[in-house]
Amino acid sequence: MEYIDARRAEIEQALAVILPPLPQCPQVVRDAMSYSLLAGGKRLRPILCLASADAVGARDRALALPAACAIELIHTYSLIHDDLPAMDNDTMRRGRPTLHVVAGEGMAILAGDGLLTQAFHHLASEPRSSDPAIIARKLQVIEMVAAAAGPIGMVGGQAMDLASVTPHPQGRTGLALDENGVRTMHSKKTGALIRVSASAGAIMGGGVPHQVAAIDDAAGEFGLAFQIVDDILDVEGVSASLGKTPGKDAASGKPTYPSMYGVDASRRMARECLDRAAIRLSAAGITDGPILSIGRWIVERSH
Ligand code: GRG
Repeated sequence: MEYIDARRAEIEQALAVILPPLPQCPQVVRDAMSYSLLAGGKRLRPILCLASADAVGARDRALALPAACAIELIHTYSLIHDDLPAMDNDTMRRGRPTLHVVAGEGMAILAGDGLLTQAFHHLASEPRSSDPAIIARKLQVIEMVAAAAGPIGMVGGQAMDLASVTPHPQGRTGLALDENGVRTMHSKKTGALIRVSASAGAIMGGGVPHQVAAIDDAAGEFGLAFQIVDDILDVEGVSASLGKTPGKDAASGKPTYPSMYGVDASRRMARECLDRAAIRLSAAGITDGPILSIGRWIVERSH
């Protein structure tokens, strides 16, 4: 779609110059960060961030670009760390060997640390402005992104996931997750960052609270749809669309949407997420526009 391609091009351009310059930043860690950051992800989260700024009628969509890019840095860090031998132990990501395979585990950990901290540096410094309204929006976004990425968000979800599949070092059995637990784990691990991508864009774009709340709820539905579709792709073994090794979730014995409800019902559930998102947005006066096409893009990955 034209809108998605145009936003992706803007994001790629901004990401290409986002890392700190040499020689202040040692080349070895810069190269490691670039390897994963510029490996051609879908850029779903930053595109959603920009579309959310547009959905609230932002006078300048570029106000949301720093938050969009910072969230992609955080997402990339999470993928690098998730792929490490101590976590998911994966060797392919974004169609390339994972960073620890090419640069070693130590450098992969540091590249992840560097991307995460650089994200907050970027959020605090951009867009440069002395306008108190813009400064207030930035502060609100920093707080929200930190919550979404940290222990009550993505880190917490990853910890639940890790504890559920890994025996405790002192011999206790792993955390047992029922359907509810799995839902909570996913909403933190992958949902929180998708959700904050949208709400940060809406805030930086100058959205009023009822618009931001609707966009946040709609993105919650997108996050759930994303997870359902990811589970479908995992059982169907569609490695090209996943960009990672398929079949791992099913093999780990963790409940997935297709294992709980079957593939057809899972597809229907993903579409229902979209319907609920559309209703929520329209109740806030957001009836058309690119934000919903991003939801459709998420769901259509499963076909
Ligand atoms: C290490 C703190 C920490 C967290 C890791 C997001 C995450 C938490 C792990 C990723 C594990 C995984 C592969 C989950 C499936 C869903 C997912 C996030 C897929 C990758 O996101 P995409 O499809 O990837 O947006 P691209 O490469 O397109 O950006």
